[in-house]
Amino acid sequence: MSYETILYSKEEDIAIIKFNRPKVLNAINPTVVSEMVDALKKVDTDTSIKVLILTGEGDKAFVAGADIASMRDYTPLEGKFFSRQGQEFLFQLETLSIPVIACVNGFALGGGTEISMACDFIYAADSAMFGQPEINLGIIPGFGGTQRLSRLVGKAMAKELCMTGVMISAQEAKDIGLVNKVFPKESLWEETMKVAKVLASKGKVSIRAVKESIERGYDQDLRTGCYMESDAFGMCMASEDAREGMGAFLEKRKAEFKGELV
Ligand code: CO8
Repeated sequence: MSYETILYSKEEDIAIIKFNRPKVLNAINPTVVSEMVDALKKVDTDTSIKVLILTGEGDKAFVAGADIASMRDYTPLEGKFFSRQGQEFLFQLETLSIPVIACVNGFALGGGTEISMACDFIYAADSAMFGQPEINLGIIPGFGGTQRLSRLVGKAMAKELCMTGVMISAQEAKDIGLVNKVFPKESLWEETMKVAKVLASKGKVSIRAVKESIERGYDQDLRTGCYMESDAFGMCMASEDAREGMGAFLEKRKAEFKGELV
């Protein structure tokens, strides 16, 4: 797959998408969003792919936000359209059937923090910086940042970050529950790949069931979420991988999951 603003590659059953506008610290414009939407559709229909990693090209940035130069002259309607386009892209990312890891190799600001929050979890380089600095531009987060950030770190912390626009380090982001793990910059990629391979070795049906139960149940009341979990639990019982996993345990051997949707 060849694109102008992103790089798509595959390492065995792991897909990798790099934001590729390093001269502007991988800032997002409408072309990036359209190309991501197209690439994600392809990832979702390629049954050989088990995990997706998002990262940034160059050694400075994951994504330094929306492209300010292309946004400056937007009319209110163009602003609304770009915001909706970005939000739909992030819903598509968030509901992808396979696990998605944000491998944050540098600045993840504005739209960059918003993209990383729509991934299943975030691993960051110790030099990475996060933040919602839109307030410094006289605007607000528009790719779901006010909503996902408050759900992830609580309302008060989300308000503080969005109202002050301060940048926080990867370690601070981990301390508030935004980032899962922080690694030295040199080992970030290797550590991310290690976990991607672990995820790829699991059963596809049960990985999907975990993702859907948590994603769909999160905004529900506890009882409704638990009913959804039971449906997903029951569905796992129908899979080849459940027979293999439980059989392997009882036969005291390592499970060999086929990762098929059967
Ligand atoms: N947009 C456009 N260009 C950018 C962006 C950006 N977001 N970030 C960096 N660049 C460009 C710079 O202009 C510069 O270009 P040039 O070399 O031509 O001067 C180049 O990238 C390198 O950047 P710097 O020289 O600034 O590098 P520094 O290391 O000095 O600083 C920073 C790095 C701190 C990351 C700094 O570049 C910065 O503050 N960037 C802007 C960060 C920001 O404000 N992001 C939020 C953008 S708004 C947003 O994301 C809203 C999302 C929702 C939109 C909803 C739609 C309406």
